[in-house]
Amino acid sequence: MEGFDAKQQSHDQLLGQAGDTSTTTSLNTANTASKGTVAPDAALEQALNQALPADEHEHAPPTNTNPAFHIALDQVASPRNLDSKKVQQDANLRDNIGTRGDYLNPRGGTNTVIASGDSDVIRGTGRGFNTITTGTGKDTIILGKETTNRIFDFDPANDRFALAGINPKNIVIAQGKNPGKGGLAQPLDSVNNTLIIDKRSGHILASLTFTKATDLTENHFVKLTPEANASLKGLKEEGFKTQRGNGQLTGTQGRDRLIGGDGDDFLYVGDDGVKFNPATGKGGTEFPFATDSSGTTELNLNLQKGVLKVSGNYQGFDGLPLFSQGETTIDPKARILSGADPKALVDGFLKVPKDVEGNLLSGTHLHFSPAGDSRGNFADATVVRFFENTPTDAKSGKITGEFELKPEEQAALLAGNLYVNLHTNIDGDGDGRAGFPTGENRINLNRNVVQFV
Ligand SMILES: [Ca+2]
Ligand SMILES: [Ca+2]
Ligand SMILES: [Ca+2]
Repeated sequence: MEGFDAKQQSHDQLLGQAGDTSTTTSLNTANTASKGTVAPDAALEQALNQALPADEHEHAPPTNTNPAFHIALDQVASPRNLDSKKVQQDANLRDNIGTRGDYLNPRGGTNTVIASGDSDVIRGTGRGFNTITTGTGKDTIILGKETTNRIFDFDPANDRFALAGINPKNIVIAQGKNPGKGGLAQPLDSVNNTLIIDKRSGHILASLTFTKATDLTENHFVKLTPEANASLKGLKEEGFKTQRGNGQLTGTQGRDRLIGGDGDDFLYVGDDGVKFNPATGKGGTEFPFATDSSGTTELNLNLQKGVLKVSGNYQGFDGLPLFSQGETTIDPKARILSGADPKALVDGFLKVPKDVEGNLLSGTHLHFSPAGDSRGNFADATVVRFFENTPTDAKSGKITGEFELKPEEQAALLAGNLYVNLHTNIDGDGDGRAGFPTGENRINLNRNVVQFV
C-alpha cells in the first residue's frame, strides 16, 4: 500500500494515536518451499482453469511481483500453518450460492467487489488486487496464487475461503503487526488485520481488516476441485443474469453472474441491495477517548450512484463545532483527552484545509474504522471527508455531507467500516464546559447501521 498523506499523518500523530507510516515490508524469503509440490500444484491449477466456463479462462496471467503484496514471516505476529489433513475438499461451488446470491469474478486488475445480502461466491484469483465487501450471508472467497484480496467485512462466523491450486500446507495465518494508519490506505499488514500468506512466495493472499487471526481455523478453508469449478458452468442457463466487461457492473436483486475484464472493475450489488438504519452517537461511544458529554447525534444516510448523502443533527453539546467560529486556537476550557498539546493539536488540524473532494476544513470528520459491533473498537484519525456542521444555537446544530465515493470507499461504507466524529471547542453558553477537540460524539456507521436486503 502507498503511504498516506504527510498532512494526515501529522494530524494522526497529534491526536495521540499511532502515526507510524511504515508500509508492508517487501521481502521475498528464499523460503522453504517443499520439494515435489510444484508440479502437482501446476497441474491442478491447469485442471481448475479448464473446468471453468469458457468466458472465465485465464490466459497466461502475468506474475504479480509487487512488493506491497508480499511479506516475510518474521514481519508478522503469531504465524501458524494450516494442518492440511483437516482441510476438506469442495466439489460443488454452485450450492454455496444462495437463492438471491451472486457469483462474482473481477479477474485481473485492481478491482472492488461489493457482494449481496445472501450467500455469494467471489473469485479472487486474477493475480491483481481486489477490495471486497461480502455483505451478509455465508460467503465463499476463492483464493489463488499471486492475487491479493483485501476483505473489509470477513465474518469468521459465516464466511470461508476456497483454495484454488494452493496446497493448504503452504498457507500461513498470522496477525499483522504494523501500527501504521492512514484511513483506507492502512497497511495490509496492519496490527488490526489477519493475513493469509502463501509461504512459498510470501504473497499476501488475503488481508482481513479488523479481524483476529485466532478466530480462523482449518474449518474456514476448503480445497477447490475442478468439479467445483465445473459446477458453475450452468449458471446462465439456471437464470443467473450474466454481465461481462470492463468498468462497473451493477447486479440486480436476483441472482447475478458478473465477470470483469483484465482492467480495474467494480462489481456492485446495486443501490437497492442495501439500506441504512439511522446512526446515533453519544459521548460514551467515543473511542478511544470517551467523553462525559450528555450530547447526542443522529444521522441519516443515503447512497445512490456512488454518492453518499448524510444529514442529521446534534443536541445538548458542551462545545460549538470545532472551527465553526473561525478560531485558530483552542479554548483553554476545552478538554483534550489525548494529552496532546493544544497548539500542536490545532496546527495539525489546520494543515489539512480541505479533503480529497475539496470540502473545506470543519470539525466534523468521516473516518475509517469500525466500533460498537461484534468486531471490537478501532480508531484512526485520518480524515476521509469533511462534513458541514452548522450550529443553530450554543448546544445544537445541523450536519450535512455529500460525497462522491470511490468504489473502495463504497466498499468500506457498506462493510460498516466508517465513522463520523464531531470535534468541538469553545464554550458557547458560558457554562464552563467548552467541548472536546478530540471528539465529543462518535457515530459509528457500523454493521448495525448498514443493512443488506
Ligand atoms: Ca478486472
Ligand atoms: Ca454476501
Ligand atoms: Ca444480485
